Amino acid sequence: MKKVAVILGSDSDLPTLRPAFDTLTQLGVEFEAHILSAHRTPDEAAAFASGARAAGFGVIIAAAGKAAHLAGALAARTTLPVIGVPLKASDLDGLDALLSTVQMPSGIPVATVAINGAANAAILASQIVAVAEPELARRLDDARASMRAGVLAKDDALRQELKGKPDD
Ligand code: RP5
Repeated sequence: MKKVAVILGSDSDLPTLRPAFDTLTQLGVEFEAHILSAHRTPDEAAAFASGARAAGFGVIIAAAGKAAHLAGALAARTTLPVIGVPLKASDLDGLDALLSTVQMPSGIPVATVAINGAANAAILASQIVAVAEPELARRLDDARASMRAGVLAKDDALRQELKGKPDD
C-alpha cells in the first residue's frame, strides 16, 4: 500500500492535525508525519516532495496557517496528489491560509479541504490510496455505513424526544 505523508508547517499545528493521524490510523493507512516549512526550511521541504514518490508515498497532505505556501510549494516539486489543509492560525481566522492554499495557478493543483479540515484531508487521502487497494475501499465503505447509522440513530432519538409534544 502506498503511504500518506502528512506535512505540518509548524509544531504549533500539531493539535489541529491530530484528527488526521487518528483517521489514518483507524482506516489502517500507513503514514508519516513531518514538520517542514515552505519558508523556514524551503530546501528540506522541496527535497521531501522531490523524493516522495520514490520513497513510497502515494499522496501528500500539507497543512499550514497564515501565508500558507506549503501545499503549493510541495505540489510544485511532485506530481503526486497534494491535499492542502488551510489552518486557522492568525487574526484572520484561516481565511489567509485558505486563499493562499486554494488559489493555485493553472498547472499545479492543490486539492484544498476546509479550514482546519484535517479529518477530511485524511479521508480524501485514503480514498486516493484506495483506488488501488480494495480492502481499504471496503473499510471506507464501512466507515460511511457507520456514519449513516449514527445519523439515523440521532434522527430516531430526536423523534422519540419530541413525540407527543404539540406542534407549533
Ligand atoms: C505557518 O505559520 C505554520 O503552519 C503555522 O500555522 C503558522 C505559525 O507558525 P509558528 O509561528 O507557530 O511556528 O507557517
